[in-house]
Parts: sequence; C-alpha cells; structure tokens
Amino acid sequence: MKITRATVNVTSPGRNFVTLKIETDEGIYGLGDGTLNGRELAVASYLTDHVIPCIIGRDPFQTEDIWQYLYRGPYWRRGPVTMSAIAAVDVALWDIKGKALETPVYNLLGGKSREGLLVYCHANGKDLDHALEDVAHHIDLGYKAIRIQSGIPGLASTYGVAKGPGGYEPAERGLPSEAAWATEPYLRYVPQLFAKAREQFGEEVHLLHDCHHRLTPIEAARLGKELEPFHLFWMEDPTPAELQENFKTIREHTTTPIAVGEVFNTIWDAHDLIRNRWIDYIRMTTVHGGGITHLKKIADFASLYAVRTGCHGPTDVSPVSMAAALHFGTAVNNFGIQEHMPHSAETDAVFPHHYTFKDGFMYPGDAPGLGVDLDEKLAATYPYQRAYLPINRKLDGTLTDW
Ligand code: CS2
Ligand code: MG
Repeated sequence: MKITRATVNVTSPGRNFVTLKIETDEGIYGLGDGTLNGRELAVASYLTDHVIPCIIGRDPFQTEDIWQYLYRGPYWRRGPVTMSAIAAVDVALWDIKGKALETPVYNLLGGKSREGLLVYCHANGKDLDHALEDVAHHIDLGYKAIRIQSGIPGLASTYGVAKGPGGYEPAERGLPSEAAWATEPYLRYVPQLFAKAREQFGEEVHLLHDCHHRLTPIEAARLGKELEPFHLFWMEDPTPAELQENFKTIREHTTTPIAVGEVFNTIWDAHDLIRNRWIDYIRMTTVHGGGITHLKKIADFASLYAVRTGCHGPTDVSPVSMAAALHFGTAVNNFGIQEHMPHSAETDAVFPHHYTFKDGFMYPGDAPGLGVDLDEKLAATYPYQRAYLPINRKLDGTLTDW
C-alpha cells in the first residue's frame, strides 16, 4: 500500500479544527487531528508546506519509521506546532492501518483492557451556588466524575467559567481578550467550593479541579493541603511545568493527586515529573502529544512509576482526537480517566463518529480504524476564522499565565 495524496482541511463549526486526510492507492484513507487552539494555520502550513511532500509514496503501515523520520528528519525538534503536525500524520496512519486490517485501532495497541472508559465532564458557574447547580445537572446526565470551576468573588472572570449558556469555549474570534487575575481570593474560595460540593453530593462522585497554571509551587502546595479533606480525584496544572522540579515542592506538602501535561508535546516535558513520581496523571493526548505512536511510549514509561493517563479532551481537540484517545485509553493498562467536553452538534455533524457516551463512561465503538469521518462538503460551509486564547494579567497589570 502506498500514500498517494494528503490534504489539510481547516473548518470552523463554532471553533477552528485542522484535519489531515491521507489517501492511499488501495482507496483507504485515514484522518488525523492537527488542531492547536489559537495557532491552527501554523500546523496547517507545517503539514502542507513541509510534511506532505515527504510522505507521498511511503508505506502507511510504517508508523514507527515515519514518526522517526518526521521527528528526527527536520533537525529542529519538539514544540506544539511540530508535534501536532507529526500527530496528525501518525493518527491518520493508525486509522488507515485499522481500516486495512478491518479492526478497531485499540486492537492494534494491545486489545481491550476494559470495556468502557471513565470520563469526567466540566461543571462551572459564575459563583459557588451556580457551579454546584451545574454539578447536580451533570450528575443527572450520568457522569461519575466532574470537574468544578467557579467564578471568584471580586474577579470579573476566571478560567473555566462560561460567559453564557452552553459550554466553555476559551478561544475568541478577533484579537486576544485580556482577563484580570488575583490569586488570594481564588485560594480563599476554592476550598469553600469543594467543602460545599462534598456536603451536597457526598463522597462517591469524583471531583476534579483545574488551577490552569496560575499558582506558585508553594501556593499550589497550600491549596492541595486545604483540599485534602475533600479527596479530589486530581488538582490539575497547579503551577507552570517548564521547571519540572517545582512539582517536588507541591508533592512534599500534600497528598492531593496532581495531573499535568495538556500543554506538553514530548516525553521530555514530563520525564522528571514521571520518574520522580511528582505527578499522578499525565494529561497529554494524541494531537499535541505527537500521536498514538509517541503517546503509547509515554504511557508505558509512566506505568513503570504508577503514573496513569488522563488524556486532555476539550472541545478544542477534534472528534478525531477524541476517537484516537478512546482507542488508546481502551488498550493501555494504566488508563486513569478521559476528559469529555462534548462537542457542539455542528462539530459532530462535520465529524460523524462511532464513539458513544453512556452513564459516565465512553466507548470507542468497533468500526475499523478510528471510527470517525470528515464530511468535507459540510466542513466547507464553515470557513476558518482567526481566534485567540485570552491573555491573563494580575490586577496590577503584570502579565501572568492564563
Ligand atoms: C483546559 C483546556 O480542559 C482543560 O483542562 O485546560 O480546556 C484548555 O483551557 C484549552 O484546551 C485551551 O485551548
Ligand atoms: Mg486543563
């Protein structure tokens, strides 16, 4: 089998998605997600202008050699644009392989290690009461694990809280919006939020929280300690992870489980975090983490240190990535949990798929390959519109992490 053609599709059913379609001389094609929220066209160009010419004529079964060719070949390594482009090729090749062998991708990764994947959803509200109302709503929908984000008194906005009805979509069209942030009111409020949540919903439901890179290591240690009575499933992105040893400070002070990694793109971003057991869950997913080929190696490395997977799954990775993550999570032994932010009806129509949600769990389906498609005609009705993630500043104007 040979790769005969590869094309990049950029569509925007409510938000931008980048999809690579790789076609072969046997009429089988595969899809890969290359969506990088706020920098979509960089990945599209990396694929079209630099990668695609090099893969035409190659054997699509050679997932390992093509991954190495695309990682080592350019000489310049790592980074979200490069690794999202490599991921788009890699996932499309696994899709082709499954279709050619007439089997779901999870069977190529070790087969089923479990029937369904525990997923967590996002509950949020402008204040504690509205956030807990949304928790109750998601429990009614069947979720067993719920992330809670709330507005903070005194702050006009904060991460993870939708501005209006419907889900939280952070990328906004036009130039980056600017948010104002203060850590102290946040540190005072979040323990109250989870105390109330446990009081109202009991101990059984898994509760999660995303600090979204905003704390210093010692602030994260304080928050982790104050959240210990509420037994969180995890506290996510407690502090920026460029300096991995900062997590040692958090670990020394608290038993609240730590999750990190959605912004990572190779094992080197997490190597020390995992081998020192400074974290409990690695959040990388197939699109930004270099594809299934790389993510499987990371999961296997993490399994040596009792670190489990917790793949990123927001609305800003496409259904192609959701499908890939579900096949990956079905097979790996050290699966932890899968994030599930349901896509909009428009997005689901552009990307018809076989995966399903039922009673707090997701299932990849048994279609050959990934079980997801791209309706190119419909996709063409949603032209790309530049959009940016927000910028965050402290109240005194100092730029900080969003
Ligand atoms: C968030 C993401 O889902 C999460 O854990 O951190 O939604 C993140 O804000 C977006 O992916 C940014 O594009
Ligand atoms: Mg996050």
